[in-house]
Amino acid sequence: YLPKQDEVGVVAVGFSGGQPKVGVDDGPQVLIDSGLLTQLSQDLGYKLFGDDKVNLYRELLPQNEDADPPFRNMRNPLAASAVTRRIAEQTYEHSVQGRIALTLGGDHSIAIGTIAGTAKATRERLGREIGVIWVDAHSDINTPESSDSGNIHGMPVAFLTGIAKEEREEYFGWLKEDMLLNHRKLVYIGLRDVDAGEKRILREYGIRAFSMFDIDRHGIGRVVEMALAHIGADTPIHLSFDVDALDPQWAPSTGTPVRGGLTLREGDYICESVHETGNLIAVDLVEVNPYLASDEKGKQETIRAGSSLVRCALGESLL
Ligand code: HAR
Ligand code: MN
Ligand code: MN
Ligand code: MN
Repeated sequence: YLPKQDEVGVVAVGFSGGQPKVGVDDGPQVLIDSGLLTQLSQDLGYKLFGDDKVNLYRELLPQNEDADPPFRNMRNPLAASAVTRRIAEQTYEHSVQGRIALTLGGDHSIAIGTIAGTAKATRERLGREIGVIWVDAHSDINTPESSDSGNIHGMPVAFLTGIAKEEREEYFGWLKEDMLLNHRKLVYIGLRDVDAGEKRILREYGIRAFSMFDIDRHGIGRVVEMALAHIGADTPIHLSFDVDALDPQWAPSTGTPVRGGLTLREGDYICESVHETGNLIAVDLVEVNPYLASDEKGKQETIRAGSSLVRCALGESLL
């Protein structure tokens, strides 16, 4: 199985409505300003397609907050649904043509769109189900009802696996069967802040998850090996990387930092290993919020770390 390994389709998502803190919508711009896309084309030799400007999706957003009241406890549901629906079309277009879809976020709610798009495209193009490696401090698998916060960036995996369902088109009802992810083809790495309701869901569905405890016990090398074995050799892989999986020492500039995380080397190693499989079809890099570090150094470290993860996933460190 071979995607077009030399083409990357870029989707730059300036969306923050899946959580309450402003600034994560500037994540993609600071990553691009740091030279990431230039490095991908000039240093790594990729042909780039898609966005060179950040999408703000203004035309899709409700006029104001009153026009987007909570629904089933979700905050900004109409905005998040409309934007992710559009993102799904964007990653679908890249993916169906065999390009690696690279999405720069934005908060993690946008993965509802990125994965819906690649899942559908991969079924059409290869007749295959995708596997997802979700690298995060959080499991983001709350249903609207299990969520304490109502923040949709804590819910994407529930919608993508069909664990959370909604008929109404304008509230994620556009997510059809062919866009969904098989929960057996999902694996987490880096978890350390999982809500009680989420733990129940993970247990009920038998979802494979490697927490920081597992990484301490087995080491990152063995954990990645087990994660890849779980989704299966020769499975098209969508890597969804939340920068808060990294320890705040390397990535402090993010909305919900949690201590005790991955080192930058461990994060890069995950990305390198996925690249090495040759089965990477998509990468998301999300939750870089340039305004939340306590100083300029923390901001720059976070951008450097995020950018390094993406380059490693695209093969930078391979000799
Ligand atoms: N579990 C909490 C909630 O549902 C916190 C989620 C924080 N999410 C992210 N994404 N940063 O991983 O609100
Ligand atoms: Mn996340
Ligand atoms: Mn997270
Ligand atoms: Mn390569």
